[in-house]
Amino acid sequence: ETEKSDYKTKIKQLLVEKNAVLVAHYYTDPEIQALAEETGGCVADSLEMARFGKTHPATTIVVAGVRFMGETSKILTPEKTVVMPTLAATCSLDVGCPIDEFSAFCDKHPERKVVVYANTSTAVKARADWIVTSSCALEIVEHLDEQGEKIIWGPDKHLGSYIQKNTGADMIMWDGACIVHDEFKTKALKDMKALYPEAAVLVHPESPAEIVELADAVGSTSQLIKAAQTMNNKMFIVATDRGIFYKMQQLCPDKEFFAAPTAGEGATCKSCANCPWMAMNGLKAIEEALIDPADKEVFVDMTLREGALKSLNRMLDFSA
Ligand code: CIZ
Ligand code: SF4
Repeated sequence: ETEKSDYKTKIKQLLVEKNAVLVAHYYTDPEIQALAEETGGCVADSLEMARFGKTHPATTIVVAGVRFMGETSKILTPEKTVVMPTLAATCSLDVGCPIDEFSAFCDKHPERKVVVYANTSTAVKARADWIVTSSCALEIVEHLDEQGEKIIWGPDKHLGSYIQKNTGADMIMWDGACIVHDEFKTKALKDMKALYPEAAVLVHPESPAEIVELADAVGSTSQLIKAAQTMNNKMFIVATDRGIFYKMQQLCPDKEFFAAPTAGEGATCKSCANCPWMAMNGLKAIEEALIDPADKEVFVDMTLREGALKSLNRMLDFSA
């Protein structure tokens, strides 16, 4: 069996040989995030991952994350080779929002602006007027609402409800959810808060409303990392994928982080709060993608790309 350090050494060599850069999401395994940092790549949320790949001089981008992140990268930089450790790494939001059904839903409300979360296929992005990530969704919906626009929101119903509550915008929702965030449990979180009254609760708005209500800070991954740094608490209960602890712990070595409970009476569940698709990004798979990208290269339909690029650029320009 190849040792982890052997894989890392090989991957480092291959990245140089192939003029490639490794871009990893906050939800990937800590060793993948560390490797991205050690090799001059980046660890980021989906918005920053997209920006980084676009501006970095490498000709190959290795996207350690889930499929929509690789597609976004390819949409923005079609001239580059975009590979992923596995193309099978999908997302329940993407799976739960097939283009035909979503498009039919939009067709029923032609007077509404279509705003979709980045966690969607290229085809859904092409059908949208706007794309948002959780870092900029509030501001963009606020902006549209101020202009008197009514909105179709997809696919995450929890994030949509959170935004609707905070902006008062007129939104109708697609019924999608993230299988990771949807699992956080209200009663167990209340019990945990009672057990650690000094802990601050950080919540990603893909979580159900009752979980968001218990939060001391609500935000995207990058916003939650910032909250961990700026809040005075020494202890945090975090309702998002536990992969985020790598960056939180790195930036706040004197603070403690616990995953919000996903099961049982105040239980801290070790195997939960971890996206199964993000977990597919292992060292071996990264090495394979660099050696033989044949079945790991991301392609997008070039007609769909044009439509998706328009709505993606709207987001990038807005949040520049
Ligand atoms: O849950 C996800 O997949 C997130 C938070 C993506 C992102 O925007 O970084
Ligand atoms: Fe999709 Fe949830 Fe996994 Fe993010 S954590 S990729 S939203 S299933």
